[in-house]
Amino acid sequence: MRGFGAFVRALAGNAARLGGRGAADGPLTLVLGNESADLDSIVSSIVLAYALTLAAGSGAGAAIPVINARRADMALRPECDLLLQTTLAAEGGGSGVGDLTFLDDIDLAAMTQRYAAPGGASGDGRLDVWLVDHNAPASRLAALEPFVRGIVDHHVDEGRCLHATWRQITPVGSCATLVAARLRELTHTAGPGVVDAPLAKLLLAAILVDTSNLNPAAQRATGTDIENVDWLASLVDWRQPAATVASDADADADIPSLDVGSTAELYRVLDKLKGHVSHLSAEDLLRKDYKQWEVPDAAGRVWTVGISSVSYRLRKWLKRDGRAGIETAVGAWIASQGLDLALVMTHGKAKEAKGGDKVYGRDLTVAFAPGSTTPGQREQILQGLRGAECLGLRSYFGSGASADDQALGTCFFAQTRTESSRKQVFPAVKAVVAAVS
Ligand SMILES: [Mn+2]
Repeated sequence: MRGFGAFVRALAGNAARLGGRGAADGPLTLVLGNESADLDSIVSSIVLAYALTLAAGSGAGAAIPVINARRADMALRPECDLLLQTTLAAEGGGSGVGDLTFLDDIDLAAMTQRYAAPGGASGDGRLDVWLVDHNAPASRLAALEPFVRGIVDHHVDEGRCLHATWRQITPVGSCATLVAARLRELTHTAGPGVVDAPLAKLLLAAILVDTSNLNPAAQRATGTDIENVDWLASLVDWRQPAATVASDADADADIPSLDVGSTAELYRVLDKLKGHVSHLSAEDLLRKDYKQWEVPDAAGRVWTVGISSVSYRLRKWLKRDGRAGIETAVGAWIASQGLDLALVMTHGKAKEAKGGDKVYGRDLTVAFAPGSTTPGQREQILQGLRGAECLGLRSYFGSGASADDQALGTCFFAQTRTESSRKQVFPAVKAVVAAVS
C-alpha cells in the first residue's frame, strides 16, 4: 500500500473483510475511536489505521478504522461529515463516508467469539484492537478488552488494558497530535509522500477544533500540538486569495466549504458547523456527544454514569424547552440508557448581559435515577461535586434552589472553571462516586 490515497480507496473493501462467516478469520486489526465519535476520534482512528498499515508493510491486510457510533449518527456531526467527504473525495474514495466502517457494521459478539480461541478460529487469525482517543473500551464494548493491543490517547489513564503492548497516553490538546507525530516519524523512513495535502488538512482540522484554534485562553494546546500544527499547515494546499471577488462567491457564502486560505478560516468553518445544534431535539442534544462508564463506589455498588457534552448554553436551552422540558428529557435519557447518574455539560459562547460581548462559559446539569439512588447517596454526590475544585460550581438559579433541586433529582449549576472539559470532569465525578458509602 502506497500513500494515503491508496489506503482510502481500499476502505470500500473492508465491509467484505468484516462481513461473512469465514471472511474475517484471517488476521484483523481494528482501530477504534471513543464513543463520543467526535472529530478527534474519527480522524485519529482513520489516520492511525493508515500509519499502522504503512508500518506493517505490504504483506498484512490494511488496518480497519472503526467509527464508534452508528452510521445514522453522522447526521448529528455536520463538521465531521464535511471534512470526511472533502478529504475522501480528494483522495479518490468513491463513496466518501459510505466506505467507512461504523459500529453497526460489526457483529461484535460473533467476532469476539470467533477470535476468542488462541490463534483465532481458523488457526492463523488474530484480532488486534487499537484504542485511539480513549484508553479503556466503552462499557458497551467491554468484550473487546482482551484483544486490545495498543493505545494512543490523551485522556487520564483509567489503568485498564495493562496487557497492551503499546500504551501511549500523553496529555496533549488533541489525540490527532499524537497520531500526526507518529506519522511524521514514518516520513523519515517511508518518505515525504506519506502525508499529502488532504491528509495534512484532515489532521490539522482535528487539532484546531480540539484546541479552540490553539487559543491560549482555552488552555488546551501544548507545545506538541503547536509544533504539529505548524508542520501540517506547511503541507496543506491553501486557497490563494482571489484578486477580485467574483459575484457568485456571495451567492455560495452559505454553503460551507473547506477550500480555505488559513488555519483560522479552517477552524472557523468547522467550529460554526459544530455549534449549529439549536435545531436538534433534546434527545439528539444529549446523545450527540455522549460517553458512559461503570464506576464502583466505596460500598461496592457499580454506578452507571453518563456524561453528555452539548455545544449549547443552558440559558438558550431553558428559553427553548423550559426547565420542566429539560428535566423530562434528561429523565427519559436516564431511563433509556439505564443510568444511575447523568451529567449534562452545556458550553459555548453567550452574552452575559444584554448588549455585552459573547463570553465562553459552561453550565453543568446533574440528574439522578429516582429509583436506583437514595437521598443520602444523592447528597454525598452533590456535596462532592460542589467541593470539586476543578469544577467551581455555583447554583444556577441562585441560593435556596439547591434543596428543591435535590428533591426533584435534577440540579443546575454554573461551572465557573470553564477550562474543565469532560476530560477533567469525568475523573472528578469518578472520584466523587468512588467515595460514596
Ligand atoms: Mn480527543
